[in-house]
Amino acid sequence: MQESIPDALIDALRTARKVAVLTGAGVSAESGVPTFREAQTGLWAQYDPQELATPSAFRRNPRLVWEWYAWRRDLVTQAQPNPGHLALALMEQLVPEFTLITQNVDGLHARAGSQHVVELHGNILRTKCSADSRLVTDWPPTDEVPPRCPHCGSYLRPDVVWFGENLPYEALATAVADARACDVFLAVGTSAIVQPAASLPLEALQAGAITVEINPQTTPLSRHVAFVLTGPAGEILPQLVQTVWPEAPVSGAAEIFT
Ligand code: BV8
Repeated sequence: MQESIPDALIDALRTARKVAVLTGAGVSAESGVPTFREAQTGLWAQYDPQELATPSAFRRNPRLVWEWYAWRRDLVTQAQPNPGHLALALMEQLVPEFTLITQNVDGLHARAGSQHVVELHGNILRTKCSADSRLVTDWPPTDEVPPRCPHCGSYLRPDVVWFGENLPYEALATAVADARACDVFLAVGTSAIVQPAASLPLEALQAGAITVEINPQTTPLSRHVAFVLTGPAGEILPQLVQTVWPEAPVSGAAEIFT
């Protein structure tokens, strides 16, 4: 449990009209979804995610990349949102204007009840055609891996942003605008390395927002932010919501914070 939340941060959140939050893999760690920099387990331990999550890896070995995402899809499908996800979904109800920007592709924020999630890096539960990026929801049964697009025959791929690929324009534009316009910006569970997401907290800082980092570790962002809350998101976020909004709907709070 984080030592007490600083009074200045409590006041800032209580009086904030606009709050923006950027989450990274760390917010799903307590749901059992390995973060990007944690050693991968089992079969995948020998691979570097940064190497696999690239167009060149897919060109070189589409089967390997497809199977890696199938393994991760199963993992996230079985995972449950944790109290950190649930606290952010509750915070969205308590703040006049709230934006949740995520680097995660696991869909857990939506499953936790967050209504408006800006997915910077796509979503592993969606599949698209590798040729024209149209979303494909189903395809004929086949033994071929990866399966092929029923419209054009190209390989199917996960609807995620690989290293070297541009982020979805709309999502990035919304994220930058909301980072620049917010009163308080929270960076939660991110190593603050991957660009352009890692620049969002600095955009907020430069625009005058009060910036907060929630992470058990120090990151390149730690020395820039106004408040560093050291610890796991699954503990600190519920504590933050309960401290700032003690009147939060008890039913929601009770089920969330047990
Ligand atoms: C782009 C989807 C323009 C896929 C992801 C050379 C060539 C090409 C590009 C580049 C280049 N050099 C640099 C770049 C830019 C590159 C980049 O940033 N590289 C980095 C490595 C320097 N970025 C891009 O390529 C982006 N596109 O720039 O387009 C362009 C185009 C062409 C050429 C040049 C530029 C696209 C980036 C998106 C990549 N896709 N995901 C997939 O998931 O498979 S990123 C992927 O890694 C994740 O989505 C996530 O965003 C990222 C990992 O970051 P984190 O989320 O922070 O996770 P991480 O594991 O790192 O850290 C976890 C943190 O949690 C830690 O701090 C830990 O302490 C903390 N933690 C642990 N437990 C907890 C916790 N916190 C709280 N509670 C806990 N319990």
